[in-house]
Amino acid sequence: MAWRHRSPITGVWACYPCPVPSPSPTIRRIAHLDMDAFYASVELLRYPQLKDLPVVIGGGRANVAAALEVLRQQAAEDAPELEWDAAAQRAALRRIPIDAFARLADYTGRGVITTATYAARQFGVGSAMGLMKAAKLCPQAILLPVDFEEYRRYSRLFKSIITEIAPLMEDRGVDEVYIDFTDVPGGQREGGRVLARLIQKAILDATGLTCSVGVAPNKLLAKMASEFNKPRGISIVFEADVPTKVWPLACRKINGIGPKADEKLKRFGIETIGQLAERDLQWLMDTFGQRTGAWLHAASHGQDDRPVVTESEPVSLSRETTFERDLHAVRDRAELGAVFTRLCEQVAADLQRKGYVGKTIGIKLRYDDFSGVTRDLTVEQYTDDAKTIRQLAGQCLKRAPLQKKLRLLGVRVGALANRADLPGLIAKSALQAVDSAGAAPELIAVNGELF
Ligand code: DCP
Ligand code: MG
Repeated sequence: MAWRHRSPITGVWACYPCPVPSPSPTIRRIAHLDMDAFYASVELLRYPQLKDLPVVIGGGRANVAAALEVLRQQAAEDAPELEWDAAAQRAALRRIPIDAFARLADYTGRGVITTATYAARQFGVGSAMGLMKAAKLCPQAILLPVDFEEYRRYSRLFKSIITEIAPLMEDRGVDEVYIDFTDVPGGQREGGRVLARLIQKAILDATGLTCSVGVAPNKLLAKMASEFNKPRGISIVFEADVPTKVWPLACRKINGIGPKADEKLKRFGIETIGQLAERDLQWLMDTFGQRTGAWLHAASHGQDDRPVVTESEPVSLSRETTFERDLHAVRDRAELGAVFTRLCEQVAADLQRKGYVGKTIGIKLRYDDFSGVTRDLTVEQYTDDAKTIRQLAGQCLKRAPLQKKLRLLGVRVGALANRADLPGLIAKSALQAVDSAGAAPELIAVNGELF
């Protein structure tokens, strides 16, 4: 392109090469991508006739086995000439009449919803709600069982689409990732919108699934932004947008502020991120501790410099089980003790198989009234030993209220390290336990007892 200029003295036009526009500086752009109603959307690929209807995913296959069998038979009647292979089954599933599906109203049991379609969410049902409670809100919702294998398959698929376009991707679970847009073509254009749109389209074309993307200066803001326009949304956030887009939000929207921290903040009259940002750094550190206080301060101002980590390591490994019937710590001691030991053995086996050791041992309990507690303790030496884990988890259990019956028990090992990085550091029994509150609990012999 040329640039024309007329001399003010001679009045003659001259042509010069265009002055090179200074390229806009590269700024850090991080995306958070989260699939829309993930499990439900994967199911709708199989049953497109359910599109736009309230559908919830939950409960085991056994709960809807009868309904599924009816569906299968109907599909077979529809197309008896077809060989009943996977492709034929898949084709037949699409023709099943809507009335043949199981309804939430007919469900009895203790299952919970993993997710719900957006049409179902309008009735107030959503993730983690008991199916029977949800049935009261939306009895007509269609109930489908979970099929983790299928969700994992689609999870791998959409992530591979992303890394083909933008290789710096951090896997954050089955349906969400962070992506570093900074140096990817299109990653800077319109604040990242151009690349976000391209990725959304590539995923939709390859899988039929939709997602929402937030692009921001860092992971913290990107995670918030991906929720702003769900479903099928893109939101672009710049540093300068923090006061208008972030400060009006509830503190819980900061990834890392859980219900307990939120409760404490509320006790000080801090409801929004803006109110948190008004607080003095020193006050926050005095009130919440040095580290947490400093983090709260930075987060409320939209600051976060965590990198996008491509090879993510698990933070913790856990095993949990919901009992067939509620168990009491004393009256059902033997049964509970056996389950407890098995969970510890399973976590230990998981650690050993994956090559990890951990030094924070924790338990999770859910009581018959659905309330729950967690307890953990941290020891000095890393372990992957089932007996040691059992012993330490037993100490945690001793510190939990055990008057009410239990419906769920879980065992977790956290603060993980790679076994290979710690030669000679593994003790069979970590005797100097230091709990997370700093006190040293007494050590109790286990020997098949619950504690
Ligand atoms: N999930 C679950 N139990 C929960 C929450 C979620 O089993 N308590 C599962 C089902 C979800 C998937 O994880 O489909 C992803 O969780 P999200 O929180 O991202 O929820 P969705 O993808 O379903 O919906 P959204 O569109 O709000 O992201
Ligand atoms: Mg999601």
